[in-house]
Amino acid sequence: MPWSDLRTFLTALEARGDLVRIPEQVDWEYEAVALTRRTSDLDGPALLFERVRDSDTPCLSGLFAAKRRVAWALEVAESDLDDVYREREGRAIEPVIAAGPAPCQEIVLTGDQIDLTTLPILRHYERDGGRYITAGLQIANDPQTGRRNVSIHRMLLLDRNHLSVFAPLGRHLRTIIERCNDAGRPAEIATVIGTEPAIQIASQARAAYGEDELGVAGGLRGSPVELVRARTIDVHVPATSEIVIEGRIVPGRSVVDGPFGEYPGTYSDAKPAPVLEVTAITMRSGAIYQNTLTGMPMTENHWMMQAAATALAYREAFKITPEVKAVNVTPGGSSRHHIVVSIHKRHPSEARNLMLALLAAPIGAKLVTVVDEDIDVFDPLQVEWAMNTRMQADRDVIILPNLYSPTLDPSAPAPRTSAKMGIDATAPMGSGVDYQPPRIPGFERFPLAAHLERAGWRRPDGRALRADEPG
Ligand SMILES: Cc1cc2nc3c(=O)[nH]c(=O)nc-3n(C[C@H](O)[C@H](O)[C@H](O)COP(=O)(O)O)c2cc1C
Ligand SMILES: [Mn+2]
Repeated sequence: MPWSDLRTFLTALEARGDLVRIPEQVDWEYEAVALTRRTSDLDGPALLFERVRDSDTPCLSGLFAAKRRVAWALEVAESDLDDVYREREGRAIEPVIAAGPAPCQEIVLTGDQIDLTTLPILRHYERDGGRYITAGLQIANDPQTGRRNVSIHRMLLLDRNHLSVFAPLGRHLRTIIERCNDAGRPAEIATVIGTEPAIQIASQARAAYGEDELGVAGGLRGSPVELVRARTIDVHVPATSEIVIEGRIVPGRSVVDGPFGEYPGTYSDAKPAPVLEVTAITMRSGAIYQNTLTGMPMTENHWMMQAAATALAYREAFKITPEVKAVNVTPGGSSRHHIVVSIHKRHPSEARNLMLALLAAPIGAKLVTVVDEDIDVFDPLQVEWAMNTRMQADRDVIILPNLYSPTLDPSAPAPRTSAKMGIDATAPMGSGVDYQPPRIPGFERFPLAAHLERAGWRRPDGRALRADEPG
């Protein structure tokens, strides 16, 4: 059974000890974010701040701060997440219109009742340009085709009823806003906060323009998402969302957005961004606001992106060679900038095609490393060892200057542009050279642990080694 809404998921998390309520008042400035940073670094629980200064609305933060909760959102084992995600992502299930009144419209605020400042919108980092909504899913329709798009874009709180929208070049929401501008009408955008968890993960699907991420969400949860029409704009939203912010882009107006502490672990610059005028806020009664942390990896921002980025990398790699063994969109590369792929190589040059395909894919990789199947792509030591022993820079490195790259890499020469590098660290075929590590025959039959346990040996940190442990 899929989760019916965010609340049922939170109840299940609490029962598993993976949600902790914080009843003491916390500050929306830094404190709630500091605590979220700490739980992210601990692989700890999601946090529900029940009392945030200046607000009557509780604030959930760190929902996806541990990878296991992304897996639970899709009701799969953590070790199966990438495979199951990839398989389900390709089986879209179209959303349906909900029967009866929608929970997300139990409270409807319009006109003077609209006041964004009553929400517990957090301030994250020292140099941030202000308070940002970071867990809002923006839903908008292409003005020509009517096709829906869902994606997450941070929004700067400007005043009671205005927000900025950070949708840089290449993002589908940006295309919608620009096409609406061209057609001389303001883009209508619904921002939904606190949806059923599979919808949040589906918002990160690397779907082509025109493919509905809510269809992807249906596929991920195995059942259609139920929608209701927003009250003041012609956009449909998930019926069980906690909070819906309905609005229109103000034609011709822009504000300075940023800086903001971003997913590469650096600040993004202050830049002009379009402004959204809020036309209604609708809510469930007892609504829960949600914040997502980003910044230095790993955070929930990274975990939320990872399954989708890995799936796209796998699919693109598979087109070049069906012998893809494993894909790691690495944490050190902020779950976007560095992809390590292992293959069973059947053609001397196919790693080069693979690098080009992955560097061009809309993930944002600036570095792709290809290794042989005996290398564990999740072990940085093994990957470096492959470079160390199987790669020659003049022969095996491709450098491509000046490509489009949907990233916030601060070293980029121009926004959303990057030089790209591919490293073929697979062993050359048929060279007659032996690239294998030396093996000890019978190694598996000769464990040391039992000897050490009997001798009472302890690790440097004081822990004993038991005979049934590896070693
Ligand atoms: C927590 C979180 C915050 C994000 N914030 C932004 C943002 O402010 N601007 C942006 O362009 N992408 C942001 N993203 C990434 C996009 O939502 C994501 O790449 C999405 O797939 C883009 O959708 P699209 O392909 O329909 O354009 C964020 C992702 C997450 C998980
Ligand atoms: Mn899209």
